[in-house]
Amino acid sequence: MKHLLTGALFAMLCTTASATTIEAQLGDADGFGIGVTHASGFLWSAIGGGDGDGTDRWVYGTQAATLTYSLGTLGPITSASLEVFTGGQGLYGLTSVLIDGQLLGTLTDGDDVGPMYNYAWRDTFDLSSFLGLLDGSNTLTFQTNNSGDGWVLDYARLTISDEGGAPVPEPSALALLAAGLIAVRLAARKQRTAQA
Ligand SMILES: [Ca+2]
Ligand SMILES: [Ca+2]
Repeated sequence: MKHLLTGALFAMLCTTASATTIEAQLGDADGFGIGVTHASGFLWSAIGGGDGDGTDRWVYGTQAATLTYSLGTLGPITSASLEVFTGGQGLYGLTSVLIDGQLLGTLTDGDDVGPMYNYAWRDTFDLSSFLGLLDGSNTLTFQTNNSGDGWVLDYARLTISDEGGAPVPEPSALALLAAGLIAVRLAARKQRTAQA
């Protein structure tokens, strides 16, 4: 009981440095500018003129885009992921996604048969094996299997995290802990006296 109490007390007094997470995003999450949602169909002709950055615009074949960001106060990177929301991908074969030329995987087939022909999918890729590439500037390539494959990118979001520091007790917390330990010991002694 005493150890349980002191353990809990110590855990409470430690200041836990939480992990820092940054996001780098190309385009806005507005369903290609027309509110299309994950796993739903849409008509390519409904897509507008785009946001000027290559997103929300109907394009054909392989496209590349560069994501630049500041690593700021991020410590050693321990995890990262890439989320992309695209539609109409996959004419006669799936589209590959690459980061700085390294293959991450393929996009979900969004070029199914009718009634809508084009479907929107959110795909997420684990970047655990590519953390060394995350240096503040990365090129994303969407490599279609067919140059005539029409498709649209809503957004691409890179999420990068460090592990955060180990819990560190503060001096004032240590003083409190000492006071807590004395209190616990006194309580235990009182209990023993009562039992005797
Ligand atoms: Ca297509
Ligand atoms: Ca968008």
